[in-house]
Amino acid sequence: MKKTIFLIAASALWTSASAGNVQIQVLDRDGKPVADAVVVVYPGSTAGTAPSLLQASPTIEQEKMRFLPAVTVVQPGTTVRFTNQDRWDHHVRGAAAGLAAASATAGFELRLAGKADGKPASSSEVKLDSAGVVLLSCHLHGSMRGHVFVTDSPWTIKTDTDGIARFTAVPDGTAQVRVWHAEQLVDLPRKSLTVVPSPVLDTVQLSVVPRVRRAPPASPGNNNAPGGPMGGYS
Ligand SMILES: [Cu+2]
Repeated sequence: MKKTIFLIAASALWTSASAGNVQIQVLDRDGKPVADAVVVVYPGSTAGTAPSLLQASPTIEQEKMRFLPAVTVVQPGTTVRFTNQDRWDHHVRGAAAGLAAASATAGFELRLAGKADGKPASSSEVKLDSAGVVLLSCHLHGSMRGHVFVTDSPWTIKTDTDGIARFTAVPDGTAQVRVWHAEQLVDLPRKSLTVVPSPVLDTVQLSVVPRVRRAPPASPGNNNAPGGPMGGYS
């Protein structure tokens, strides 16, 4: 009889063992929440189902001289589509960012024609095979910057406008947390976290204050004016 009770108790414990909710808030050096930071959790146990937090086939638009979204998170092997919504050409380049830049990781270049009236936007696809950070730029427009974070953990999401990354059902155990931000050039040390069935809240502070991302142009259509400042190159 005793043995039966023990088995039931153990089974209940095991069932609830994967229910840990983890919230990581990313703050800047001044203590303000940082959106668009990437939070990676490496659970202590790989038991259970991997979450579906990442888009299977995301699109990065080139719109009004920006990459939208500015930061895209994918798993290795994901095909990313680049679509040019501007009336002028973009010449998108992708290169390994950071320390990996010195390695032999191949980059990519995509020349995307400007969108003509009544025509579909031109687009191109790139498959990103290995984990790492890809810096996106445009050969024609030096101000354009974007990033693709190719993660090595399915437990990866961007922080929201409150600077919070919210994970549900993280397996119990000692997890490692990595935080990445485009302007945090010195990698932050990983943080250890004990995941338990009850909610776990923690904060990670950057050593920088990211500049506020450039807002879209105030007057819609201004950048689309024929013969505008972007129309002059060939
Ligand atoms: Cu461009």
